[in-house]
Amino acid sequence: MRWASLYRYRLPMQPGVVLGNQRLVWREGWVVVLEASGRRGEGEIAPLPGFSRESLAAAGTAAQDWLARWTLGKAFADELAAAPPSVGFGISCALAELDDTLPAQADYRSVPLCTGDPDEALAHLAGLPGKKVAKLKVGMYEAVRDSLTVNMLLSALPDLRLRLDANRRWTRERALALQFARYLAPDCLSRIDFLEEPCASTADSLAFAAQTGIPIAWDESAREPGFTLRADPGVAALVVKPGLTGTLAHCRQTLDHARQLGLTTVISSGVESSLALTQLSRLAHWLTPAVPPGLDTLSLMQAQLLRSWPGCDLPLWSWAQLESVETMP
Ligand code: OSB
Ligand code: MG
Repeated sequence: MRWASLYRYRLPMQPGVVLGNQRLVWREGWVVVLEASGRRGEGEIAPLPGFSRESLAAAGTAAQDWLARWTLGKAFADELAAAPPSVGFGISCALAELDDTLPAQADYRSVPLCTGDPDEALAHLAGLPGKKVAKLKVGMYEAVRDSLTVNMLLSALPDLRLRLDANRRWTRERALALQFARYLAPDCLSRIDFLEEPCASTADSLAFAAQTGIPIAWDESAREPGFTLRADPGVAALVVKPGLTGTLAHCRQTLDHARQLGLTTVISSGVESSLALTQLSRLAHWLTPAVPPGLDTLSLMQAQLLRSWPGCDLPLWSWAQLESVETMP
């Protein structure tokens, strides 16, 4: 006998969180529960506004359809390849817990995401133990200001390395991106692991890497239809956001392919709740054990959901705080 349930959640974000070009006040999604033979698996389906192509409603409908057929023994894991990516990810996580293919072991260290004030970021990073890697968003303000922040952090903390992310904000050809590179202290260059998505077009980003010697990484470009992953000169890494990519099988294939091309592979958050973030942490420990993942997005929210992230002191929402939408059969 098989049972499936679908719940809906709506978590408040911290004030002032802006993603892509929009403010995110609530994080909304679905939680899937699968039960069979005395076992249970859970997964989260949470299309990210501004990044996912499917809406929350469309993801819910696709999930309900698959779950209804699954309880009748008429839906199979490989059919999820055709579902919207958030649905493929969430249901494949639940299936992987059900059949014990997602290892329980995790490493909850992740690369700290520095968003606010550079002096606060410095104080925070200075207090971290061990090998220091941090991620900094650039491209929000003047390019020169970004270079000065990078110079300041790297000169103050000699054992720090940085991942940067411009989210394709440096438009106007490459002018702004080149301005950023011009004001970087030359001895800082070797401590930038990569810069994600500098320019609006992949051709401009590749030319930027060639002109500046700053290695780049693909993130949103790699999910565009028609993109072919290649080990072009200057491309150092592929960032994989499983919630925007699809099933665990598809994520694994993508990671394997990138690794075969010689790229560093980084698992990263699509601003999921603590439920999926703890699963992403397990996935990273399993599939990219040598590369710390980018999962530091829980602090953008005001609560955790169902499973707690070790060391996080945000309140933990229980099943009672979710809306039960459907239980099948
Ligand atoms: O561009 O990497 C991004 C979160 C939501 C949407 C886009 C991005 C992000 C992150 C996640 O930066 C954190 C990380 O990758 O370290
Ligand atoms: Mg990115």
